[in-house]
Amino acid sequence: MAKKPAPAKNPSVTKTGVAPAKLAGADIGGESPRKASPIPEDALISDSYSEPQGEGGETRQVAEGKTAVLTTQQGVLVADDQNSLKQGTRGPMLMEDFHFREKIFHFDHERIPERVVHARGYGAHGFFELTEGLADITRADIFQRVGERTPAFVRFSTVAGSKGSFDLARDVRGFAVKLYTKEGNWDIVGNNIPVFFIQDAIKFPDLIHSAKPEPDRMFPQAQTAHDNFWDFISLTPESMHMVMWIMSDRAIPRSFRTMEGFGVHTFRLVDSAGNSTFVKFHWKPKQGLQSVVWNEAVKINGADPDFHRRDLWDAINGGDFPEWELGLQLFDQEFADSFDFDVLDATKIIPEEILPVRVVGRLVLDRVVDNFFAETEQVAFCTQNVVPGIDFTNDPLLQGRNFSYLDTQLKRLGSPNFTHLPINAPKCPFAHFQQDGHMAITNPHGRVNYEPNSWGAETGGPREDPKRGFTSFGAEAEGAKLRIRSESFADHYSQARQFYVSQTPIEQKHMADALTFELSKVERRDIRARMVSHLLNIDDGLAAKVADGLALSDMPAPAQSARPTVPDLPPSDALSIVKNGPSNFKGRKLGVLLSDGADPTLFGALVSAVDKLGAIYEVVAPKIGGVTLSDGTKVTARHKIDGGPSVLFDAVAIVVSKEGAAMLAGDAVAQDFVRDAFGHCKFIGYTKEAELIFAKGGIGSMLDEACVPLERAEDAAKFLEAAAALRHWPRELQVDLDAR
Ligand code: HDE
Repeated sequence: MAKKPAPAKNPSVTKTGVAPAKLAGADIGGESPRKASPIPEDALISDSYSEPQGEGGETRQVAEGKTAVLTTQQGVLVADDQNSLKQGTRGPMLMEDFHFREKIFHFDHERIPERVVHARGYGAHGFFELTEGLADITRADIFQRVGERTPAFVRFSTVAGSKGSFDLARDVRGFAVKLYTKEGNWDIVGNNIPVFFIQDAIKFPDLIHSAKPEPDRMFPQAQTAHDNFWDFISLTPESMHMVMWIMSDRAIPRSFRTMEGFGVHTFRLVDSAGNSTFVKFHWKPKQGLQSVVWNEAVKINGADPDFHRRDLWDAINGGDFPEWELGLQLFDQEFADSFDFDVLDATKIIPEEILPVRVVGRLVLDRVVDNFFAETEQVAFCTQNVVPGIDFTNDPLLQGRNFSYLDTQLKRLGSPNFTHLPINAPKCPFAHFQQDGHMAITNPHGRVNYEPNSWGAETGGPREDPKRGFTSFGAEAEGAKLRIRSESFADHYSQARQFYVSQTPIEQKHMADALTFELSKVERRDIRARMVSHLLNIDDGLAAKVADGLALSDMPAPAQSARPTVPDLPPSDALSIVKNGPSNFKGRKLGVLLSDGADPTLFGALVSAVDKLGAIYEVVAPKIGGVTLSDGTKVTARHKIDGGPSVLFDAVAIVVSKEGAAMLAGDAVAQDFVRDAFGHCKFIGYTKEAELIFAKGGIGSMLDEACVPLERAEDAAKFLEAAAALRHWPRELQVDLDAR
């Protein structure tokens, strides 16, 4: 019988002067290197030293069983943190309690404004490594020496939801990369979609207002399925290409690790002679592209709202470091002029089949943050952060962003000195005469704070370097001041169509379903019809499916279009997720539903097949304490079954005994487990006994070739080999046919 746990002591009855509780665990800060402790020896309650945590240098944790003494912010040792200072035993509280006041004051001011967009995000550290030198194209230091590594910090995010919203919103994902180069910080503030909704930054507030919760009622949260969004979109034809992307499964990625990143705008690379080459940036995940399906996303949000951040945290801490290739599309003015569209228009791509992506390096994320707030929350990306050799173009979206990001950091972080924060400070030497302001941390020394000055090299401070310093590309500009959109930005439908026709049938189906779902939440019929009128300019079949899904009584006329759709732009395989999936189960997660009395050989075979592939598994069991296999082996569970639905896994195996199956078959949660795995087209490995659960779950008669019987140990490896395909898409088409 289990020992009865000792009752917890009630701290409120401890006497003043009690020693602070020992913190559990020797290291709560991960693997990062630590500096020597600034805590004096006498501030430790045992005979050891303590270490600062993370880059901020706070001292909180225990090292090798030795505990630091709690102090106030002023460094005063605290005797009692459980009781406020009172007159007598029952109060009143005394104003002079500086410890209480300081503690509450600080707590009251813990929050900073969340980002106005991209509020919910998750970051990690890593490095960029150059694999191909680009000295002939750019003077950017980061692109000079093959094999050299540059420290990087990446923050992934959703756009519309607030900080506490769920990870699997149907939304664009931010993919912002800060590269701490030897010649300054370079931020590529990109998304997981290569185009954008609007062409001119002046429309950004309208776009975001329309996407966020409606202002009177403040819902729906983190969703675009409402009138305001689709009203704005249907009145903004330039958004149609982006609409195709966000209605595709790109907007519900399986993981941050399985999505692409794009710089979106056309930028410039500039060589040492001042020549410019246009460039578009691509991040290609080594893990392959992968998304979930909508019904699954909805359920993941309930089961684990932190699904994406947990995935990144677990992968990095498990040593499975996510990796992306940096690819460039490089072109000159003549090539740019060969298109009907404008390369300054952020609603357009250059298909990879026309201009291949040249891989020049890799980005690896190998360290989680020590402190979420200090790093992920306080990181300040700015599109204006470029380095010598990288430059802007006249893309009106990019130019507007160059104002917005700096401005927004002041609001969020509260001081122009946000660059002093360790996460934002350059890792290369820096020297300037900017000074003072709130929270100035890195302050210049000496008498001179201006230039020119005549104090000489020793004491006169830094000077310009016309040769090595940043110089803007000398693009020529002329013309009258006009509020106008160039005619070259006028085609809104051709690439939207190209994206749609580049998808596999299942991906097209998901797009039609997504549009139908989103518009079904729109109350005003005229907005629904207006959206369908745009779809008619993209693809008749898509428009018909959505109109049918909405039971639209009359098909509207196609939307008026400044330029007719070019119907035959060639399909591009690079645009499909399914065509760019992984080739094996590496980095994926198998959920194993185990019961008491299950076969240990099969379970063991599954575990070793998973290990061999570099994948992971988690055990789901009727009780969190685990199960006892038929040979008496005890296996601990990661999830009790109602906390571990199959939506959390890439594939599932049901390894149960006869008794276990009989017990689970009567449980609605176990029925959901198998029904969802099947409905979401997952690969399912199963022991014969599990058929009873399938029968009760209503899928007993529908099993197909992606439901793999596990009879012998060898079947485990075969099952995972098949599961490399991740989803058995023919099933969805079949299931839908059956439904009709
Ligand atoms: Fe942003 N965007 N954006 N955006 N954006 C912000 O800056 C803005 C756009 C993107 O993880 C804000 O620090 C304008 C395109 C990412 O911290 C703000 C316009 C792309 C992130 C802002 C755009 C992005 C932001 C809010 C239209 C893809 C998160 C907080 C011209 C290429 C960065 C912040 C992070 C964040 C403005 C359009 C990507 C307000 C005005 C296009 C990944 O400055």
